[in-house]
Formats: sequence, C-alpha cells, structure tokens
Amino acid sequence: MPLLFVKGDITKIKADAIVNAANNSLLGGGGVDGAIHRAAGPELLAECRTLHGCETGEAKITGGYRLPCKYVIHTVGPVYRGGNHGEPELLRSCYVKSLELAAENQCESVAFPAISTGVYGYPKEEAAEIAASAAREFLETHEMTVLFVYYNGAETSGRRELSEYIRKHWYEPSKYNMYTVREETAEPEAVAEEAEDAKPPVQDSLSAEKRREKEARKGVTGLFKKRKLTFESEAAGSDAAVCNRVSERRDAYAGAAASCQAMQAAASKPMGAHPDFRGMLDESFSQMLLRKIDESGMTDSECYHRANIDRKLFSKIRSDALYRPSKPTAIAFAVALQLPPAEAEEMLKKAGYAFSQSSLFDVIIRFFIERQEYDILKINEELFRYDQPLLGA
Ligand code: AR6
Repeated sequence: MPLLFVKGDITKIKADAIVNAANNSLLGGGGVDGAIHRAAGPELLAECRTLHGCETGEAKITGGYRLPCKYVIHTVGPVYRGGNHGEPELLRSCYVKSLELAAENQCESVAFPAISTGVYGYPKEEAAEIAASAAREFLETHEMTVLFVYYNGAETSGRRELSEYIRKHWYEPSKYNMYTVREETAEPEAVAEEAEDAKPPVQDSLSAEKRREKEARKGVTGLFKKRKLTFESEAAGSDAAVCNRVSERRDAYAGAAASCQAMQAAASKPMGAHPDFRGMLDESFSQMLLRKIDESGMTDSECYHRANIDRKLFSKIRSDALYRPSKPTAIAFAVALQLPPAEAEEMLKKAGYAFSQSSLFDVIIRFFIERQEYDILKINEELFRYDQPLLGA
C-alpha cells in the first residue's frame, strides 16, 4: 500500500505494471510513450493496434513484452488548456482508471510517469497534487505499491519557504570549517594558548637565552598547532564523520537530559505515595504509539495508511513492545498522528532518536511539523527533491 517516489527511467522499473502517457491513437509517440515502445519492442505496437485507440481520461492494458514489467497500462492525459476545460477531472481519471485496471489484473505494484506534464503541458505542481490525492484515495482500500517515477526530478517545483527555512536552519556539514569544528572540540588549554599567541611580542624585555627558549617553544607549539589544524581540516573534509560526531553528541545529551528529567520527576514524588512502580518505567515507542492512536480516535489502519506504512510492519511494531523503528518510520507515525512539535520529539526520543540541525532530513521534517502540516505525501515530495530518505515504507 505505500506510495513511493523514484527518480529515473520508467522503462527500467521492475513493477508488475508501468503506465504509459499515451495519445488517443495508442500508436506511439514521443516522450515517455516513445521510450516505452522502444524498450518494449514492436510486439507492443502490434497489440496496441488491436485496441482501437483510447479516450482521454481512460486506460487500456497490454503485455510488457521486452520491458521488465508484466503489463503496460496506456492512459491518455488531457492537453492543458488553462485548466478550465475539465483537465483536473480528466487527469485524475487517468490515475484512477489505471489503478483500477492494475487491481483487476492482480498487480501488486504499478509505476506512473507524471502524466500530461510533458508535451501536454500540465503544470507540474498541480499535476503532482492530483496524482498524489488520487493514489492516496485508492490506497485506502487497496493493498498495492504505487511508484511515481520522476524522470529528471523536476516534475514538481518545490516550496520556496522550505528552501529559505533550510538555508536558515540547516547546519550544513559541507559548510563546517575548522572554526566551527573547533567550537565543538576546543579544549580550554587550546583556547588559552591561542589567546596567548595573539598577544603582541614583548621581545625587547627578554634576554637572548629566554628568546631562544621562547622560539623553541613556539616551534613546538607551531608544530602542535599545525598537526591540530591538519586533523581539524581532515575532520571538516569528512562531512559525514563530523556530522555523525556532532549529532551523536547531541543525541547523547538529549538522552542524558531525558534520563535526568525522569529521575527528577521520580525523585520529586513523595516516598510511598506511588507503590505502583510500573508508572516509573519508561513507556516504549510501541506503547506510546498505541496510546496515541487510541487518544486520537483513529483506527490502527487509518494510522498506518496515513503514515505510509504497510500493514506487516505495523503488526510487527504492535506485537513487540520493544520494537525499535527506523527514524523515518518513527517520524512517519508522529506525522500520521499529527503530533505537535514537542510530542513528535518525545515520540522520536522513545525510538532512540533526536532531531539534529546538522541533518537536512531532520530540518525538512521540522519545517512541516512546526507548521503543523501533516500531509505525508507532500513531505515525501520535498524529501525526495532533496534526495533524502522518504517517510514510511
Ligand atoms: N521515464 C519516466 N518519465 C519520463 C520518461 C521516462 N523514460 N520520459 C519522459 N518522462 P510526455 P504527456 C516524463 O511528454 O505530457 C507523447 O508523444 C517527462 O519528463 O511523455 O502526457 C504521447 O504520444 C514528463 O514529465 O507525456 C502523447 O502524444 C512526463 O514523462 C504526448 O506525448 C510526461 O511527458 C503525451 O504527453
């Protein structure tokens, strides 16, 4: 049931069915249509001839021939003429009819290109919204994996506020320089030494011997510093290493702070007033998730659908109180439950994670949670645009 985004060429996708953005004749053309016919071979055209065309907004199915899929579903998107000529309904219908055909043919996975957004000129952002909402609605009642294949990754144009937010909040690892690294790692002696070095020289008052001694010391210090700088610039060069170190430390602090708070809370309770020690045990991720689902009034399936998580994974989490989900899965549930920022952070902490400013993924998620925007498909579209892991399965 998940909805996924992939970059690439749809003719290479190994799904049960791929969808072709065809024209009314179904006899091939340019764009994705041309690419599909070229990759499938002439047998596809021969079968298409037997179908006698297709109406706009409808879909027809053929074999996949030399493609790595069982079927090709041909659908004809509307030509965009300003949006007031039934284009949204027709485009939606392309997705719905194609999905229905896939289900009738027992497909477990189906891949779509961005129909009508090429030669037919449909604005990419609007087309992406229609595609996502049609697929989402369909997936509420069907178990299927739907892939949206973006050919050059530019089928949607992205949110300007998000890019501004990222610029402001992302502690971009590649921008780490030795000074920022140093802030993280500086030891008091190093700082003192630097301050000492910055003082103007007072050589006049030194004897020749003392001067020699000082020079020698400076030499050693210089050497030491050089080595230190080398180490630092190496660390700065290895973005991932620096990033990991910093976020590990932040995670550790977050963990320590949480335990501290828990201890303080436990200590502030009067002795003997709480004989039930279960209250003092930490609630696990799975327990918190189930509690939050109950509190929200959602059913389990509503929740995992909204989280873009499949039923099997949800059952695993449900039946194992100590299950430790991946960070994207934990966040997917926080988003599905529409948790405000503090609770989302708490849920993440239960799974052993914390938000970090040095992670682009985290910054994007925070952008949406702070604005209380919980549409997982929109979040995934942006994550996808920035080459980040997607939420859910
Ligand atoms: N894989 C995935 N997506 C692709 C590929 C590919 N190999 N090639 C192009 N796209 P278009 P339309 C994307 O023009 O607008 C044909 O001639 C492309 O970037 O193929 O529905 C038909 O015969 C774009 O976002 O289809 C019709 O006459 C999207 O696929 C007419 O074009 C759709 O672009 C249909 O026009």
